[in-house]
Amino acid sequence: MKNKFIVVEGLENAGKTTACNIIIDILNKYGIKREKILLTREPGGTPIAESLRTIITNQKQQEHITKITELLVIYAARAQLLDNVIKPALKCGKWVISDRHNLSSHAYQGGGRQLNSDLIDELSYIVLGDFYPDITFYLDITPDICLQRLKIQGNLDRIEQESLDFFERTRNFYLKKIQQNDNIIFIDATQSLDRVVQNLKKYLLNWLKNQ
Ligand code: T5A
Repeated sequence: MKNKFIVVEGLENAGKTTACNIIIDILNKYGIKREKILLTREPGGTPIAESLRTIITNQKQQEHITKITELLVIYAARAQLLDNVIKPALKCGKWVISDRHNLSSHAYQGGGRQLNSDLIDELSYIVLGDFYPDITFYLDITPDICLQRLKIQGNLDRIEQESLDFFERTRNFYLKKIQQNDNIIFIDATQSLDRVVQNLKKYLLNWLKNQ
């Protein structure tokens, strides 16, 4: 089977990091060795992209970050990750699992920040061209649950401090995009972690069988 690019998406604390690790376990059991799998995250995943991530997440900025700056910094980080890590890894036969990717920008900057979607489409095209994930697992939680889990976590970063309305708009954008794309699998992540893991396994194994 040809190596693939798999993405996990969702609101804060939807369980994306946990899901990425479960996917690696399942791939291992499916016969894909750990050294053939690369786990990465966005924004981040290269030294420069990780520096750009701190600009996005740091809650103690010396000045206000404009919406456009936020968008451009996220795409700059994505360009670094794509050309220096993701594409080379795929080229040498590795499976790539990413904790967030381009759909996050549509949801957060397009939905949450209400930036013009043509602008985001254009930037997507400049940075990614026709490069898409083979499959995306979207873990759906309500903004209420998102904020409850953030409260438990404490020490919130810049975006995690956003309002319920912001997360409502972000989630609605995710839900809209899912309806337009068959390669995005919806997983109800309001359920117990065990149930989420069971569903993820079911969908991933089914998809792998058909590759
Ligand atoms: N961003 C990112 C943009 O605005 N635009 C973009 O284009 C991109 C790429 C960083 C920020 O950047 C923004 C969005 C973000 O604000 P991030 O590092 O992915 O993005 O940050 P988070 O979304 O905050 O990710 P986290 O790592 O905090 O959360 P995860 O990975 O979703 O969740 P996980 O697995 O670490 O679990 C978190 C907690 O929730 C519990 C877990 O046990 C854990 O304690 N949990 C559950 N509890 C009960 N039931 C369940 N089903 C649970 N699932 C998880």
